[in-house]
Amino acid sequence: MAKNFKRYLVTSALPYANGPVHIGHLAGVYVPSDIYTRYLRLRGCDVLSICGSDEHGVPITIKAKREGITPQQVVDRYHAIIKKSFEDLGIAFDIYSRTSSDMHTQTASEFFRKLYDEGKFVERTSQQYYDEEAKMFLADRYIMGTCPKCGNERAYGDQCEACGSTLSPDELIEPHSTLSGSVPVKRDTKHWYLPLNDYEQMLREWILEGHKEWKSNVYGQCKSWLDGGLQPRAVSRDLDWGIPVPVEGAEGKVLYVWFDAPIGYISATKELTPDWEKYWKSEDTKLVHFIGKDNIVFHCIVFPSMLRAHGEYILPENVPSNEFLNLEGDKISTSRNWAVWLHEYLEDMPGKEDVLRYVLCANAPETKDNDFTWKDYQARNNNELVAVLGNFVNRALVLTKKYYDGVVPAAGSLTEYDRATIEELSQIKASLESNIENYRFREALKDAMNYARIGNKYLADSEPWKVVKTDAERVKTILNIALQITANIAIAIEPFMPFSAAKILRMLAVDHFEWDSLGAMSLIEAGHTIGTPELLFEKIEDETIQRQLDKLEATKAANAAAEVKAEPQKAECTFDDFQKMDIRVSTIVAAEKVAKTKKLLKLTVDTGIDTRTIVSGIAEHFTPEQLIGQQVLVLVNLAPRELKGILSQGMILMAEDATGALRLVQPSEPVKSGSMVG
Ligand code: B3M
Ligand code: ZN
Repeated sequence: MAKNFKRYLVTSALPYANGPVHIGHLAGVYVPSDIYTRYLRLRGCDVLSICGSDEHGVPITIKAKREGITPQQVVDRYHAIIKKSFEDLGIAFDIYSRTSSDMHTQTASEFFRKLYDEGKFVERTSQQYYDEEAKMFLADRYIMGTCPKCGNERAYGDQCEACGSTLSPDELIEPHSTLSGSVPVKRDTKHWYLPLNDYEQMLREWILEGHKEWKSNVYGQCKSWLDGGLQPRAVSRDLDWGIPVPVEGAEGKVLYVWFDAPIGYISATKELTPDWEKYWKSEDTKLVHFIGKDNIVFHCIVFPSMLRAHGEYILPENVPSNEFLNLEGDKISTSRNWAVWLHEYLEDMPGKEDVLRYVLCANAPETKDNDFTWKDYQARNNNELVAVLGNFVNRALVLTKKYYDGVVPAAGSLTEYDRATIEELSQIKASLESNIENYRFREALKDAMNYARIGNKYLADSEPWKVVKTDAERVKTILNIALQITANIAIAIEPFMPFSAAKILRMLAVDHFEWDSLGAMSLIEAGHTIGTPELLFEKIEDETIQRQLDKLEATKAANAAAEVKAEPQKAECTFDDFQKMDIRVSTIVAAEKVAKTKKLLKLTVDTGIDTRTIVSGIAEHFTPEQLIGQQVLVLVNLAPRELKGILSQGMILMAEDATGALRLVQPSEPVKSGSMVG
């Protein structure tokens, strides 16, 4: 029997603050969790929605090293971007906190300390790679070597990105430190382990017996972990970024990021309300973790074991997790920049927050991996949001404005068809609610859209624009019903598309409807004056979509270029060979296109020796204006030759990358023309 809960605590996986959020994160976690919490709030439930940035861990220190800034600067930058982009998309967390906060440091330290004091950890010494030059133990990601599976020389200690194999640092051939380049040595190091094996029985009963209703991907992963047998798991690391292990003799050690991050849910709740214990420590609370599928083991096995070891906390009632969303047929990848980044979307597509929310929910990878394509995005906008939802609402409002000057007409007697339509509408609520409560958000969205589909069909079938010529009374009934349906839409779509729901309310000149009144045909009274109709959604043109596709093409080209190896070295030359070439810094004083050619520019250059003409095949890369005044390097003693009747005396040196793009080779500061290069 379903338990009756007094309150809800909804958490959404804390995004790593080492990059912005993309559509994969949104479809997998944040759009579903926001739909769920908005729905609960509308139903008047006591609910908190908790999230924040995950600011510890090796990915952040690596990003900092790569960019030459501190880890704190990395997390400050991305925390701000992520927080703002969530807000702008209407993801309505009650708090968006961060794990570098004092509250979190304190909460996580206390949590660890309690388990430590009560002897819940085991201490173990093991050998780990140490960099003697950098004077630190090396996280797996800081060790590089040759992959034993495919021979890639740049495999990491945890994974080879060339062949996708999961590795351990011991498997790497010729390992070296990415910090200093030196060969790491093995050293003893002590760490604390949570003996997950002690919690295996509890987990088996709780999940395998008690939560058969969990989504099959989640249940299946838990089962295979449990069937494989659980091992003690280290909860500390040798690293200089994180929460220091709060015990004597633990200098240089921090809490493992997957130990502190889920405690972040607790810290954020504490920060939000003095009443936090009611949410975390009462069996009357329904705790739900929304996560990505790569986080399942941490939320279903590790964190619950931690909570049990601590003893005061409740366990989650459900852990809904989606599969992955791909982009245009390819895996989304932060390192390859293959993603639609939320903050960029919001900038490129202003006013289209709900379109993204809609598409990501309609196409959510709930049971299998799914693909996001810009064509599908466009089609869903144009054929569903514009043609069905927007069109219906617009017709209902515009006709009311036109026939009754915006005053809602009273309904007369109902026809059989009216009754059948109303009956059909009244069925939706139960299905919509049950779908949301059971985390089937795609189906729930279809239910919400059904109000508009049925409304659209109702108007198309009853044709008030024709009937008005013969039976004015009948039209009043039709439009009354159409306006009631519009009001129902405003309620039903709020969890999914809050901006559009608010817009409909504005156009109806109504402040608020109760969720419980969903399905009612008396939401708007006759005599009420509606506001000004506006378009709810706009058609998206091909050019807009093409711009997004071009952006992805550019990413592809950049990735391909990055993969291209440099040309092999040419045959050896002697110093004398080199000395024969006279290269001078020169200044371009004039430039013009050579008539009737596509590629040639005629350049006049001051070589310091003389002013001469050079014909260069670079007209497709530079305009004459870009070149005039630039300093370049010129091979001045190249044998002259005639091109299109012009004598060319020398050659401009250029750098060409793998994509064929040309760049001028220039002195880093202006120097006198005629200066020798060598
Ligand atoms: N930051 C992993 C992730 O973004 C991680 C989630 C933490 S939830 C406590 O995939
Ligand atoms: Zn490999």
